[in-house]
This record gives sequence, structure tokens and C-alpha cells, in this order.
Amino acid sequence: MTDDEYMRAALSLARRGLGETAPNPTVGCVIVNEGRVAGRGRTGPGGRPHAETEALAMAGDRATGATAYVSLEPCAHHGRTPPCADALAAAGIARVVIACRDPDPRVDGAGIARLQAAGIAVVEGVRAAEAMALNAGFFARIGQGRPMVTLKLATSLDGRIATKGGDSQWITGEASRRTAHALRGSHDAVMIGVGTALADDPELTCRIDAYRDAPMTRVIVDSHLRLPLSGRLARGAAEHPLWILHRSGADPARIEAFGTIGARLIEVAPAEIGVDPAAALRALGEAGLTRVLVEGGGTLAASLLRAGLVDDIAWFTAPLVIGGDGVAAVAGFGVTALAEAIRFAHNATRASGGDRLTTYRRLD
Ligand code: AOF
Ligand code: ZN
Repeated sequence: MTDDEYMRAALSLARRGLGETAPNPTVGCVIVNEGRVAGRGRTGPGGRPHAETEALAMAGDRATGATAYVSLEPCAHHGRTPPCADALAAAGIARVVIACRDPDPRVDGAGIARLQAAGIAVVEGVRAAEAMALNAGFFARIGQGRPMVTLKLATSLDGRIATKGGDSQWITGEASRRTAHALRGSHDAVMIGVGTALADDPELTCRIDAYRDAPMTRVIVDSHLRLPLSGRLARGAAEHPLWILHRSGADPARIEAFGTIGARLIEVAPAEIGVDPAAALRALGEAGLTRVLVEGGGTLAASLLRAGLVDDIAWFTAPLVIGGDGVAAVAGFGVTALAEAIRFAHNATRASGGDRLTTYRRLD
């Protein structure tokens, strides 16, 4: 197998950790000795152990003289464990192939320098674009201090999420709902506005067996702490973390009640409607999130879009028409000139049962 093929294997190992390794990136490592795979590893839940530690432990003596394929530059810093660059050198690894550099200022080239100083041959940039896309969330947290945002929409053909009377269950079919759960599973957290929480009483967990072991963090934008304690979100707070972004001046009795159920309250600067979206995402980045899936409603979607904070869109469209008086997926946006519209690049379109799933990416 070629370097490119082994790196592809390291990247698919890494991909399995998406949504479970925050605040760290998800990394895959494959150790190959004389054409045979001697060790495999990926970043553990919550970011530790690092991928290289796992792969080296599996390889044992067979790491001597081997090549290590790592989807992100090995770390150079003493965190809770010694630097992976040193561990690779100590194990006698002869060559390291890296997909892309680690932008963490504690690493950022220092891992490569450490490997080279130990006499290890280093190849950089194999499947780099794929590795950077995979860890776009970690790159956003390090580079912009915020998680990456995926906006999920599930609408009728004419972009409605409910009828004018509020009937919204179910627009999309079973296949799309399953895919939407998988999408949750590959994010660190799901975020909605309190209006959607009140309307739908959702759980916001990933309910596909064996798809995800880690609990799912649920973030609710709830300026005045209106989320009912009797709802599913609050009731599940012991099992799946519940974070509430609110404005200052919230009712102290409500603050205490949410504290009692173990919810994490985060005060965020206000905006004209709700909270300031950039400040909200900064707070989530500081709390260690790297990938956030926003599932509505229309007000939250509009505020993030308007602020230019949506990186990816996953848009499920069901083959039905609700009509112009139905509830719009993006509320109160209303640009006058097309030049002010927020544009995205089309990524891919596929069938999803009887629906359609189209993904879009931020235009750079
Ligand atoms: C690696 N392999 O599998 C991962 C790395 O807090 P620590 O000590 O776990 O360090 C976190 C940093 O380590 C993180 O910001 C990123 O730079 C790197 N993550 N590095 O060599 C891995 N997950
Ligand atoms: Zn490391």
C-alpha cells in the first residue's frame, strides 16, 4: 500500500471520533512495519489518550524501524501525557507521515521539529485537505475561538418548517430523521432556540444504537430562562449535559432551579433579539466545543446566518409544499439587495428516502 492509502486508513480511524474528542481534535494513527499494520489508534473520548499512544501500545516492539501515519502533526507539549513526538522517537519509529500541521500554538511545527531532531524522516501534506476538513471544528476553535457551526434544516420544497398553525411533525421521512441523528452523533453539541424547545419538547440526543457512546451536550439559547423544568431536555440533564445561554438579569429562582438539575448556565451579552451570536459561540469555544449542530428555529438560524457564523448547511427537503403562510426556516432575515444575501457553495446532493439531502459549505 502507498503512503496515500495508509493515510486514508488513519483518516477513517480519526473520522470515527468526530463529536467525541472535544476540546481536542480527532486524530488517527497507523503504524506499519515491513508492509504490515502493527498498530492502530485514535484519539479517545474527551481527547485522551492521543492516537499515537494507542497505536504505539498496540505495536509494542514492532514499532522499531516502522513508519507511523498520523492524520495530524504529533504533539510537542507536555500535557497530561508526554509529547507524542517524543514517544514516537523513544519507540524507535524511523519515519513519520503527517497529513497536516497542528495549529495549536503549543505544537504548530514544533512536533515536526522534535521528530526531525530525533533523526526521524518526516513527510508532510499527505491528504492534507481532507485532514483539515475533518478537523475543521478544532481548527475553528484554535483559529477563531469558536466551534464550527453546521446548520441543519428540514423543510418542505418551499422552505417551510411548519404550517401556519404550527404543525411540524413530521415533514421529512424516517430515513432523513435517522441521518439527522447520525449528524448529531458527529457533533459535540446540538443547539436550538428556546422557541423550538417549547414547541417540540425535543430530547436532542443521538438515538442510533451503538453509533455514539458519549453523552450529547444540548445547548439552548434561552435569554430569560423560559425552558420548562418538566420538559424532556431538563429531565434528561443528568444523563446528557444541558447548557443554557441566557442574558443577564435572569430570575434568581430560575437560576437556582437549573443549578439543582445540574444544568450549566452561561451568561452571554444581549442582542436586539436574544443573545449576541458571536459572543454565544465564543463562550461555547471557551467551554471546549469544536462542532455544534444548530437545529433551529428560524430566529436562531437567522441570527447566525446574518452574523456570518454558519460554516456548513445540511438541508433536508421533503417533497411537499406548505405554502407562503407556513413558518419559514429562516425568520426575519429579509435582505433588500441580492448582493447582501448570504451565499454558500454547493457541496453534495443525495436522496434520503423520499427526501433530498443537500449540503453546502461556507464560501471562502
Ligand atoms: C496528538 N494526538 O490524538 C491529539 C492531539 O490537553 P492535551 O495534553 O491532550 O493536549 C491537547 C492538544 O493535543 C490539542 O490541542 C492538540 O494540539 C493535540 N491533540 N495531538 O498528537 C492526538 N488529539
Ligand atoms: Zn499527542
